[in-house]
Amino acid sequence: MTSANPRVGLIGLAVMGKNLALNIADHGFDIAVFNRTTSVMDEFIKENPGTPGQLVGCQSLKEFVAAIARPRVIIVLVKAGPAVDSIVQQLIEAGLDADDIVVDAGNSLWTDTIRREKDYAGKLKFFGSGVSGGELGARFGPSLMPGGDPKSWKHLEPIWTAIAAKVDARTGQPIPGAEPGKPVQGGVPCTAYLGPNGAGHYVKMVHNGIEYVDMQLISEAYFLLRSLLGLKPDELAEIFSDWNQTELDSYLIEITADVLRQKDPRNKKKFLVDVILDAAGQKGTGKWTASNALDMGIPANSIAEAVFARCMSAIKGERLIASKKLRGPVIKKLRAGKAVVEAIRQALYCSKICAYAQGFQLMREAQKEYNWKLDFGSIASIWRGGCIIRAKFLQKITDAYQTNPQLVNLLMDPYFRRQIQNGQDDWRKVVTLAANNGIPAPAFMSALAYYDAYRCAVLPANLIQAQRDYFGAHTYERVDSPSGQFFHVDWPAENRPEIKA
Ligand code: 2AM
Repeated sequence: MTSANPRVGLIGLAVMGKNLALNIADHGFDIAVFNRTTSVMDEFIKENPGTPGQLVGCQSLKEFVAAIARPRVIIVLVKAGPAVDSIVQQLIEAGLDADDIVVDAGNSLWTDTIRREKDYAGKLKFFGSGVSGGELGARFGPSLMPGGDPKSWKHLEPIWTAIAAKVDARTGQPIPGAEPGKPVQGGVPCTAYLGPNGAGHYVKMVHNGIEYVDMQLISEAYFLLRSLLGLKPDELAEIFSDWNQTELDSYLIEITADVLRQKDPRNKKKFLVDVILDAAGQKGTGKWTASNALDMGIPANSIAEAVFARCMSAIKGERLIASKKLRGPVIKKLRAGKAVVEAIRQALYCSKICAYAQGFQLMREAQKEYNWKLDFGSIASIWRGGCIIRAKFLQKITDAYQTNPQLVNLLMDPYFRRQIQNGQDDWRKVVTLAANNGIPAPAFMSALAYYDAYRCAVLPANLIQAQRDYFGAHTYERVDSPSGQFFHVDWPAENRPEIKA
């Protein structure tokens, strides 16, 4: 018999589930664990003796439910989709109470979370929590994005704040000692209650959409540096390491430097990056973000572009054929190394600001649609540590929204306005260089288009309205008449087909 008295349980012992369970146990919480394939659970228990909180392995869901004290907190980390409903259904059959809390910590679509909260009301409290940080984050401190019933949050809060990554309250930098094997004491946890039902999963989805752009921008910077300056991967690694000492200081820049230094295990003379096939995979959260932007009519073109860039990379076979047939300019190698490197850094930084501006615009619109009250300062602050997009500049976004919670667009914040003012000449030069040399830089380019369109008082949509009225009598508004008054003219008939009544 075990002396453990778990209040929390976890189902789904794949890598994320195992690491999250160990993180919870490391913080002194006894935890019941279950996995469909029970041998995985048995191995897990055997491999991890002596955690401060006890791991209690259960052979069935009935045993699992019986092992946890009420109100139960049950974290589900199974494959997003039907598996979540299947597990919840089985938990209900295994004897869950109406006050028990089931937390879906997978990458579920936020509308599924909204639906599940309704479907299971009265049977259990369904809660959604985004988890970011990959395997290491789950093990030693992820960023956690919870959304659901506020009363349930009170039960989750002690666990979530204990296991989340911690950052310094003032600087937003990870607390020293926040490293593998050392649970951090003190600091601000990278988690905060975000709102009801699907709010947590929505914010996690946008996090991933931004992550797609961050990665795409870094890959474009790499490609430009490589193509224009002819640098080798280890030389490029030095540049990324240098950039990590600037405003660009972030996890993704840091790992990029490591990636570029990595030698091919099959042939130590080669760099691994050079033998990795240039066809990017995706699991869907970027696509969800982009398609939600289309649904809501919010211009998040860099996020969409980053998804399309992966799609373009994936049609490798077609590109190989096209590369032999479709002509473009010959790349002119450059000498002026330092200035070009700095210009590309500025282009990356300015584009990154636009990507975040788009992500926050999405969240602003979604909160209207779903009646959430998202605290953008808080969202930026919980992304400062633990998650994949963690970056020094998230402190600046936190500051921007804390100073002005009603900020209409991140680009309008004085700090970010100044940053783009400083960098935009370089940004434009880099986009021009890319175009003139025929080097694809879709995220750099679309971010610049976003910036230029957003700051444009008059766009050519007047002409679009005229065309729409011409061929479809869709009407238009006039600049010299009150908004909401619609006009139509009989356009010259020559090019218009006759419509017979
Ligand atoms: P397994 O080890 O039995 O496959 C990631 O796939 C995790 O989700 C794994 O722990 C896996 O359990 C679990 N999982 C996937 N689909 C599931 C389902 N329909 N029911 C229960 N667990 C599931």
